[in-house]
Amino acid sequence: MELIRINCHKDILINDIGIERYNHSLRVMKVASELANRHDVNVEKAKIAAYYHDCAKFKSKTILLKRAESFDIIKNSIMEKNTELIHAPLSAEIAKKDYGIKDKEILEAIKNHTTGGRYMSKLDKIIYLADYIEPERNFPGVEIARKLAYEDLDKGMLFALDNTIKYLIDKKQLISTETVEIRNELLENLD
Ligand code: DGI
Ligand code: FE
Ligand code: FE
Repeated sequence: MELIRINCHKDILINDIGIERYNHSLRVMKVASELANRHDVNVEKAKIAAYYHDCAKFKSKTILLKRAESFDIIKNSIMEKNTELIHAPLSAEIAKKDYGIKDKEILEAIKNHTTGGRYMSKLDKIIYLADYIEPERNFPGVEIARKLAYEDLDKGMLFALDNTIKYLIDKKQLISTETVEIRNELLENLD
């Protein structure tokens, strides 16, 4: 039902985040819908979450910071120093406020899409992974991530988290506690 409304927001989204990021969201939407089918998750929820997952990745950093401030989003020094992380929780707030998305599971998946977080649902993992493996991503290891994501969500997540953590270490960047927490949780529960 909500899917019908999606097209209404196309022009605003393209204006806010740019056509390239908008097209990225459409690619994430396609992968998310395939993963949802594969792993028995509600396809419509996956599509909506994917469509709006980067809705707050504003081209203007001034707007990003202003809107983050209005929602009191910046909770820790990791986010303060890595403003890239702000767009995920902010996208959830804006999807709710500006685009009328009420579904808590969709909003949670949007919120968790960059760093992950504790107790991720299957929908959360699908959005995280679809974002990570959409067809235009071409970093070393992406083919393995694609294969794992279709076979087993948890193994796909572990691979993606490990890869991201290694990348952040190489770049001397801070690693968010959410990323470490979900990695530990998945490792502990691995069979
Ligand atoms: O918004 P997208 O580009 O589609 O993808 P995304 O939301 O996954 O953001 C990717 C960026 O987020 C990438 O530059 C790595 C960064 N990132 C992910 N986890 C962490 C992180 N950056 C820091 N500093 N710490 C993290 O834990
Ligand atoms: Fe993102
Ligand atoms: Fe994205």
